Amino acid sequence: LALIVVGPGCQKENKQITLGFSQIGAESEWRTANTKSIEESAKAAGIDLKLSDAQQKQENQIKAIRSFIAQKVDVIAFSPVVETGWEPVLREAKEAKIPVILTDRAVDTKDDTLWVSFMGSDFVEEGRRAAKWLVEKTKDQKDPINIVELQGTVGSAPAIDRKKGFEEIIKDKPQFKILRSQTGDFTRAKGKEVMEAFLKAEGKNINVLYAHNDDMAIGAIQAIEEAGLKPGKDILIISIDAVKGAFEAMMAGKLNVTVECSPLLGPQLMSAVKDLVAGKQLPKRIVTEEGVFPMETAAQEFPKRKY
Ligand code: GYE
Repeated sequence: LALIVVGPGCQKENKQITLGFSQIGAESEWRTANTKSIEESAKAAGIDLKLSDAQQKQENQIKAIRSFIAQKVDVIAFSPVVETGWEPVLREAKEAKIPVILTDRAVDTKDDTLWVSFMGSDFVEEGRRAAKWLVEKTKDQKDPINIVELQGTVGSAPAIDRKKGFEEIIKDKPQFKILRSQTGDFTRAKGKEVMEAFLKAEGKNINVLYAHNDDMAIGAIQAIEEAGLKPGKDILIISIDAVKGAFEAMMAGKLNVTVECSPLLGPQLMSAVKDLVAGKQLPKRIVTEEGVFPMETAAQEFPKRKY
């Protein structure tokens, strides 16, 4: 007599995996491409994705993570809007034995057992690459080079690190001077607004704009044009991300260079989630590989861009 038991208890291997993901918001082209990548790859991997949009507020991310804990999801992943203030909620996840993966941005916690893995770009290196391009581009120039900087979201890993990497390269070169530096919160609207203020205060003194992302650079380009100047010529413009909008601006001669930062983290995240559920150990740090695209390469690269 054969006894066949078909019930929930026997289905362990095929158990549906649930992933709770707290996204920052939709502040930039980068972010919407990142969300799309996560949604599409969860679908392809057969993972049940619970996605929550925090509208750029840390308190909303904390609420979302608490709700994922209450729902007993298998894995929690999130892109932390700022670096600090995560200990209490991460401890709650750890006590509930739910592993946490950080995607895109890092946290600043003393206890690094509160998260299992961090996957994303090296933002300090991106800042260095931006500055190295500028140093090379202006190597025959004798005059001082006055820079204005549009920073990303205050307290966020990419804003802190992109500033740090850039400064590291120019700090022993007295020719380069950062005249003004202010946050544009990674958005086009804020980038435009702050650039208007920079132009009002500094007028024709500005030689270079360094924007921590493409969206702020694109907003600033509008402000520069409205002030009667030529973006990409009167003011050299450097930004980060390499989204399609940046390639369009480069092909129009208005943006000089973009440093790549890939938002396509979805496939990597889903395989990490599967590995975790299967009991495998993840590397603590998974770094994304990226390049730099000057204006001269834009037309050739544009058709190959996936975001
Ligand atoms: O550069 C910016 C976005 O965290 C790397 O966030 C990401 C940054 C990206 O809003 O466009």
